[in-house]
Amino acid sequence: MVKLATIAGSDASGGAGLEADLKTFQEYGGYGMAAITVIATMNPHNEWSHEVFPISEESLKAQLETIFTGVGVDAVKTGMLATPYAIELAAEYISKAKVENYVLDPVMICKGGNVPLNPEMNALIIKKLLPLAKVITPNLFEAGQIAGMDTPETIEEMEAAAKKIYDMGVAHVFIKGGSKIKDAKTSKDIFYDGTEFQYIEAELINTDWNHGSGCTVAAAITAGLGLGLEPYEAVVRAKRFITLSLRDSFPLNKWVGPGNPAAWRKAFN
Ligand code: PXL
Repeated sequence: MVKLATIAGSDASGGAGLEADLKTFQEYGGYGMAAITVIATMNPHNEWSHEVFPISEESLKAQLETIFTGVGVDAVKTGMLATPYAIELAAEYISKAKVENYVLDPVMICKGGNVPLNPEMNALIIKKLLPLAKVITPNLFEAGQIAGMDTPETIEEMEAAAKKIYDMGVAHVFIKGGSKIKDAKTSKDIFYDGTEFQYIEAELINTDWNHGSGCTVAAAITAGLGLGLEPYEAVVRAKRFITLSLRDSFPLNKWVGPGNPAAWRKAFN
């Protein structure tokens, strides 16, 4: 069984973060492990406002030691890191273990939560983690922030951001969120390997219940790489996976709803 690890935050509501990652790893037939960086909670008494509780450096290091030294990994994903020591430790363990299949999901904000993570953290992520990644998976906002541009609003701006991010030293750039560009009629994401742009297109699914979809896509790419797929193939499969998941999305309450990572099973029944 392929061993897949996520270094990410816990989403107490279960739709995003490491909970989404582990569900996705399971659906891909992998063995999932998690090192928790922070716990994110959402307050039902205050309009679902988010709060983030960091896990101590000592605990995070012990978790990474368990996973990387104690078990070993075929592919790794990072999600919400949120403290400088989480970024440093993730970089240390990923490079020490010479992890080839590392997917960097540069989580900067919780959708619907407006918990902006410290911008200084973005610089540290770019310096320490970006060069180690096989695939980076920013959404439009994150792509703009990393590339030092406004948030892309057109395919051409997505391409420009992808080029800039590639030039920062990452092997493959996958900019997701093509469903949110101006006048989008489909959901068109961009994959760039330094030579040509590839467009990964799917039906546009109009739903507010898309909590955790970014985490799920990145986890699906991680699992695909762990199973031996090439980066482009892993991205194409992840797009199919999230499309099925979002088709089957549902509300948890009046504020939030996730996709269903198990939806692909129904598609084959
Ligand atoms: O979807 C971004 C995200 C990532 N990680 C954690 C989260 C969220 C959003 O809620 O809670 C832990």
